[in-house]
Amino acid sequence: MKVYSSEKHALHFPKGELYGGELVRPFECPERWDYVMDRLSDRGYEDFSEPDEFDVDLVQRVHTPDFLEFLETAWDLWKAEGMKGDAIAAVMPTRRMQQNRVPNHIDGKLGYYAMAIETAITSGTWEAAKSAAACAISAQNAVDTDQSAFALCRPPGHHAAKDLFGGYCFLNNAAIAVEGFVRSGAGRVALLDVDFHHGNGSQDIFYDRDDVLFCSLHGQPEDAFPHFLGYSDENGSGNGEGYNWNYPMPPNTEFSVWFDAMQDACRKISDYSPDALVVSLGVDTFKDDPISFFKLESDDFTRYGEAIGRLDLPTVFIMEGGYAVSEIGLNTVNVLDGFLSAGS
Ligand code: B3N
Ligand code: ZN
Repeated sequence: MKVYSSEKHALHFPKGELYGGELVRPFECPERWDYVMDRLSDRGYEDFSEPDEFDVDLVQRVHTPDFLEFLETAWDLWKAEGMKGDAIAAVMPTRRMQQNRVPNHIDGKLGYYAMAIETAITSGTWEAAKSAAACAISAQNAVDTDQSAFALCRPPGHHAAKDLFGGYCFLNNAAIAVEGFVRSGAGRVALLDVDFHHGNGSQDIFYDRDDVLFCSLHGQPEDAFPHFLGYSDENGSGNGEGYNWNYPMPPNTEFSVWFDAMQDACRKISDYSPDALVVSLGVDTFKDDPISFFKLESDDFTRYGEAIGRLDLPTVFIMEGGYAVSEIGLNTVNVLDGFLSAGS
């Protein structure tokens, strides 16, 4: 399996993340990438590549031009105001406020484009976000000839909507890979999101479309970030009705329950008969993840990787979350190994 990764990920490393009223060391930290790379090498993966150039045309199929301009210029605007720390949103347009006017001041822009405030923008964020999207695009391109590829994206992407960042995400790498398949002629693409958190950005991007089936397994929004999307009665709208499936699950969910939901999602994907599959691969479902509440063990990741492999589809894996850093590599590679063993 080809692996795409970029050293530029390390350009994104905010000084802090807002949690519990304090700025704590970000859970989404650069060493996550190192642990996955190391474990891939240990397990014999050897086909590593830097991604191709950032493909603006493809990214514009997912994100609005004004949002891309915001991401590109936010840091400079922030510094121009004399701000000392990283750029963090402070005020957001909520109920009964103006939601469609983009302010001039960077404080207003940050609030307009943010869906949550734990995520800071730094001097290298835009370069790192572009490199993650480039990994996703190169992995998708590789699947035109190979059966599978892995994009070790950092920062992750599935919370990013067409014009929103947050939840550690800036560009929606998985949605961009989906659009890559569509541009290459795919009539139907399935997007399976196994990260602990609901992929609100991905759902939002494809909600009214029938050429993309979205299935997400996640911590129920009553108890888990992003809290305001991810309920089981969100089934799509317009043409997209019946093409969005959420599997919210409660605290302490064990693998047997999670895997039943996963198999249901796999049946839906199989019935849909897609030309390609994109997997939003977050391993924060692990029992020791510091910010999540599912109970998967490391061997369970192999098992569900096999189930994905049995779908027998051209598949791109896109790295999302996972914060038990010393096990993130093991759990990620277990999924990939399980996937590959099902096809051999
Ligand atoms: O949800 C949290 C959070 C929950 C528990 C924490 N503990 C117990 C230390 C800490 C943080 N924070 C909000 C931001 C979560 C972003 C999730 C990103 C992700 O992995 N998406 O897939
Ligand atoms: Zn997550």
